[in-house]
Amino acid sequence: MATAYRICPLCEATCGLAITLDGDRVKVIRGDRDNPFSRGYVCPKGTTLGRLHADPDRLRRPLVRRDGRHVEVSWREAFAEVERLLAPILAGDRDGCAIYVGNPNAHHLDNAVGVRPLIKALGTRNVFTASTVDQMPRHVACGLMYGAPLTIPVPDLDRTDHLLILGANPYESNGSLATAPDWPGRLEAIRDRGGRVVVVDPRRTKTAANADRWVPIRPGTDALLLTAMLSVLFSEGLVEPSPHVDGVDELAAAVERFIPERVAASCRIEPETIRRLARELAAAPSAAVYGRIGTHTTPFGTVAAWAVDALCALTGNLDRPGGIMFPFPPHLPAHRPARPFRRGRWRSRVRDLPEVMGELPVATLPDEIETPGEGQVRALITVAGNPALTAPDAGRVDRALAGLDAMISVDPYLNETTRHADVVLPPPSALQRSHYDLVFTGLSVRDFVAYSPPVLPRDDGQPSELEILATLAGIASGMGSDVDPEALLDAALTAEVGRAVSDPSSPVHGRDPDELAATLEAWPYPERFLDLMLRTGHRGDAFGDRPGGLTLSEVASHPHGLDLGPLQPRLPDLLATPSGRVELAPEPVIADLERLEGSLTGDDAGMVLVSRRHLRSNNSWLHNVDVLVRGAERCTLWVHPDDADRLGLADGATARVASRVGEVAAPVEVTDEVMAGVVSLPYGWGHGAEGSRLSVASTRPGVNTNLLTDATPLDPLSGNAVLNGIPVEVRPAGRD
Ligand SMILES: Nc1nc2c(c(=O)[nH]1)N[C@H]1C(S)=C(S)[C@@H](COP(=O)(O)OP(=O)(O)OC[C@H]3O[C@@H](n4cnc5c(=O)[nH]c(N)nc54)[C@H](O)[C@@H]3O)O[C@H]1N2
Ligand SMILES: Nc1nc2c(c(=O)[nH]1)N[C@H]1C(S)=C(S)[C@@H](COP(=O)(O)OP(=O)(O)OC[C@H]3O[C@@H](n4cnc5c(=O)[nH]c(N)nc54)[C@H](O)[C@@H]3O)O[C@H]1N2
Ligand code: SF4
Ligand SMILES: [Mo]
Repeated sequence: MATAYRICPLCEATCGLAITLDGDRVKVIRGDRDNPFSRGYVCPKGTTLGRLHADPDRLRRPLVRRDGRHVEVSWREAFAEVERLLAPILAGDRDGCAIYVGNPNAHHLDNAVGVRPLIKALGTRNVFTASTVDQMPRHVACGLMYGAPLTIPVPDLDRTDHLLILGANPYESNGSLATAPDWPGRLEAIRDRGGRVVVVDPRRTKTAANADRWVPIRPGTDALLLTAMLSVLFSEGLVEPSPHVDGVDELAAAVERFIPERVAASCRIEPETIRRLARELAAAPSAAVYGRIGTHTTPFGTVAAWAVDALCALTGNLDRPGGIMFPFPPHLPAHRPARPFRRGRWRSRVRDLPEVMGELPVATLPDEIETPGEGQVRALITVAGNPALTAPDAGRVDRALAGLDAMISVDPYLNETTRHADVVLPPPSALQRSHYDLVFTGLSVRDFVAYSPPVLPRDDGQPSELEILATLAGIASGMGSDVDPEALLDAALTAEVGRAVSDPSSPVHGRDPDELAATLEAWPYPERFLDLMLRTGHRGDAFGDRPGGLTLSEVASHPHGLDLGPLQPRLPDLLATPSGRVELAPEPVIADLERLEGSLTGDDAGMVLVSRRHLRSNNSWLHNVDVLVRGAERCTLWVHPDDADRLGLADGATARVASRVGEVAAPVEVTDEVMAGVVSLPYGWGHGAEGSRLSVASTRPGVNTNLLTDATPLDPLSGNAVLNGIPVEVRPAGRD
């Protein structure tokens, strides 16, 4: 028996796995105790990669739809069908073909390398990703404050004395936009060393239950709470800003009106509690504020994301140990040319919504498909996404997908989304591909890198996911379906090397490109791109010019990963704002406070819905793994006992939940783990759709909470969807 080590690609925690193999069979997967970052931590999902690989429903061959049914075809036939379907659409208006890029793209090296060139080759403005049902507000806040949307500070979990968490439940999610294996252990360590953890959430989550204090909040009102905390810092003389900041006075003037007494009723939080939250932050030797899904997927997501960082900056906690800090992954160069952060370079056709980071809000994808006229979306490519379950107003998404002229999906499953595809192109399983976290090393609370080679060989004829994406790019560029993906990758690499040697700020400026390219040939794709990035990165060996510097071989020689130490301060070098300073009062955010103030008068008496996650789920796609869905029904509607009494809802009975856009029926679970006035459904369920092939998931389908979420309200600065705080009516089933 052999043991292979690799990083789990399922969530952002990036745990090390030790995989015991009997030939090509996975015997058992455990946490890798010798991984210095995860130290043996693993969750139930990570141990199922072998089952996912062996899942008979996982597609091994491409599917093409013939007479309404999906049938297996050869790769050659599948790509020929893609060309046949897309060529006429791409010959016309390039915007006629849209692309949707889902969450797993951030977790795989092939995708991190291969998606951008595909988008470029498509030449469409209709680019949609899961970012606009997730973290886009954070990108916009960071773009405005630090000058670049990917310059994202993370809480310095291992050194902080005080952590304020809003709208995140890392005991189930294992964290997001802050990569750290074993978040629960790290939170407990804060308390063990005498620090404090406070959680603001409408639910008494596991994270809240294990914290020093839980502060329930009316969903959708974090921006009010946070601006009120900012106003307290000023009114009580608690401001001691971090260095390199601009705009303190403008910020002070802008938040003055949000005194705790004014926001208390909307937030359902006592003024004195708000003051205490602010005072604690200012008094702690070091403190970090961390807001996630619950703060971002609201109408004021960008304001909330901004306020989180502003609170840290005004209490001296930006860019210092124990505060919020900027990771510096080794694949990034020492200096990056600063390009101004811009939004709205183009706008969506139907709703006139601004582009952000090269994409449009996924909430408006159905509008673009269903509204006739020039530029109408008639074809869609999905890569690792399931918008039929994950996007707001999912019922309409599902109908829109059904009405497309052509749909191509790169996905291992025939699920709620891909059942609409004319061609499904399955990637190799996670164990059949190499791994390196290009995305999450940039969000990590410690500088840590690991490279994992494939654990299992690919099936005969199975292309890598990078080859699939490159072939699609070739087809989109008019090269035909027989295009050689390897030749395209060679050309792309040559271009990258060329850019490096001609860039005066690169450590390989002026070097011979052929010599560099020859060195990279030691690796296959996508590793060649990675090796180039690592060698030209800030710790890199510069292809021999900096002996002892990092290379992919060096990283690979540490099968349990290579720890590069705690985060280091990075300001002001990192800043790319026009002023070269941290902008604490960016104009678009300050202007949006007007709208925030307007929300104070809103009617907030009715019931609202929030989503939740479970440790054994992963967004919409792990419900086909038997061991992860066994046991008590999880897709239940949580209702507070007072609401249950008032509404006549008994534990175990069925409730009907109706919103402006849809209605679902779900079993009731009466629990005080959710505050009164709020109900909660898990997200990612609603399986069993006709034409899908998920034999386990369809036996425990659950309901899709996104049949209730509304695609109309958005966070205007980021285009992010509103997925929490959805107004709903709840009543017992059978009573109409
Ligand atoms: N097990 C598991 N892990 C996952 C995932 C998964 O599906 N399952 N998904 C992964 C992905 S893609 C992501 S982005 C991360 C997300 O990671 P988290 O951000 O930790 O996501 P959730 O667990 O949904 O926690 C969001 C919390 O916000 C609360 N909330 C809702 N509305 C509000 C509000 O208005 N204000 C406040 N303060 N709180 C609110 C909810 O009650 C919930 O507890 O998790 C990742 N990890
Ligand atoms: N109501 C509500 N809605 C939400 C959220 C919420 O909290 N509440 N959370 C939002 C968040 S944070 C996110 S990130 C989105 C997620 O939204 P999506 O990205 O649309 O959904 P996923 O469930 O992550 O879909 C993953 C898809 O990728 C496929 N897949 C898995 N592995 C691979 C692979 O290696 N290659 C390829 N090509 N495909 C693969 C799966 O089969 C599945 O079809 O949902 C959002 N929607
Ligand atoms: S916490 Fe995330 S990375 Fe770690 S084993 Fe579980 S799914 Fe994998
Ligand atoms: Mo996400």
